[in-house]
This record gives sequence, C-alpha cells and structure tokens, in this order.
Amino acid sequence: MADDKAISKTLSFWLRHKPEAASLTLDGAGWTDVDAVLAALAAQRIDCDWERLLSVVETNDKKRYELSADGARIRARQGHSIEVELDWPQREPPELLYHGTVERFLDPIRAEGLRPMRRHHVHLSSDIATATIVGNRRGKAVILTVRAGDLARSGQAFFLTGNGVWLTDHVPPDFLGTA
Ligand code: HQG
Repeated sequence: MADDKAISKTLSFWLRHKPEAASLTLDGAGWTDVDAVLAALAAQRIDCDWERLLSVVETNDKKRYELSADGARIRARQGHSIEVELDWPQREPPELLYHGTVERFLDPIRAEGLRPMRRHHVHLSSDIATATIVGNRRGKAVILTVRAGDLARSGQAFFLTGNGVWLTDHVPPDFLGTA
C-alpha cells in the first residue's frame, strides 16, 4: 500500500508541475476534479480512495493541498512551476520575514537578491524555525532576514497563502540581512 508521503509526492508532481503526466487539466487557479485525480492514481496502481485522499490532504505536514468547499475539486496551495493564478490575498507583511537557504547560494543571493528560481514567487517564512526546516532540505540551513515591512512600503506586493507562506516577486539584496 502506498504511504501518505508517496501519494503526496505524486499529487505535488501532478498539481504543481506536470498535470499532463496524469492527463489532468488544471483551471486557471490550479484546480482539478478530485474524481480525475482518483482515476489517475488508480491508473498508476496507487491504492487511494476518496477517504484516503481526504486524509492525505488534511494531515499533510505543510497543508500543501486544499479541497473546494464541495469536496469536488483539489489544488496545490502554492509551489507551482506551471502557470496558475493563485489569487492569494495581498497582505501587509510583518516587519521581518525569514528565508532559509544554504551557504552555496549566498554569493548569487547577495549579488541579485532572492529570486523565485523555478517557482512563481520567492517563498518566505514568518518564523526562524520554519525557515530552518526549509533551508535544511538542501544542507545546513543559513537563515536570511528580509526587511519585508520596508519592501512593502516601497510598493512591493506580498501575498499570504492559506498555509501561512508569504510570497513575493523578488527581494533585492539591500533588504536582506543575516539572522
Ligand atoms: C535559492 C518547500 C541562487 C533559494 C519548502 C532556495 C518551502 C537562489 C532555492 C518552499 C537565489 C530555490 C520553498 C539566487 C533564491 N541565486 N539561489 N538569486 N534566490 N535562491 O525550493 O524557498 O515542500 O524553489 O534560497 O519547504 O527553498 O514544496 O524555494 O534555496 O516552503 O511544499 O534557490 O518549498 O515546500 O528553492 O522553498 P525552492 P525554497 P514544499
């Protein structure tokens, strides 16, 4: 039986990066039919019925996925490489946000700031503990502080996702410091 993590990874691949790999079609905001996802899982011989999918969505460690109110549609909350309009609300960020990265990226980050790389936005955390987990995915975390309040007052938009991740287009080097 596939474990929750394997199902979650498959969902992430389809819903963020390659829906066509499972013949799924996402709408402009990233939603697709739950029934189509269940059929695609079955086609891959991944044992996952509706209750199981619901449990994967609800217990996911980072609340990566969400279901529509009627339970008929599913999408990834963020992290897409394909084009989607996520319609997260624009919010005033706190004065400081955090970004967890690793030593080997510091030179380019100091030169050009934080860039979205393969995602749509730069992802920022509201606390150091979360940023440390993000950075540790790639080695030993180095935590950068982001003067988000100043950057917002300079006119840049920040968006807050349903699972508490702050998104913005770019953080210029002048707005970065070390924690
Ligand atoms: C780095 C995961 C060179 C950046 C996590 C990061 C998070 C630069 C990497 C979420 C750079 C991109 C996002 C520049 C940024 N030059 N490197 N100018 N600007 N970088 O994965 O923030 O599991 O796209 O520091 O937990 O690490 O997917 O972004 O190391 O919440 O739900 O380029 O993804 O969540 O890596 O992670 P990523 P991230 P999920």
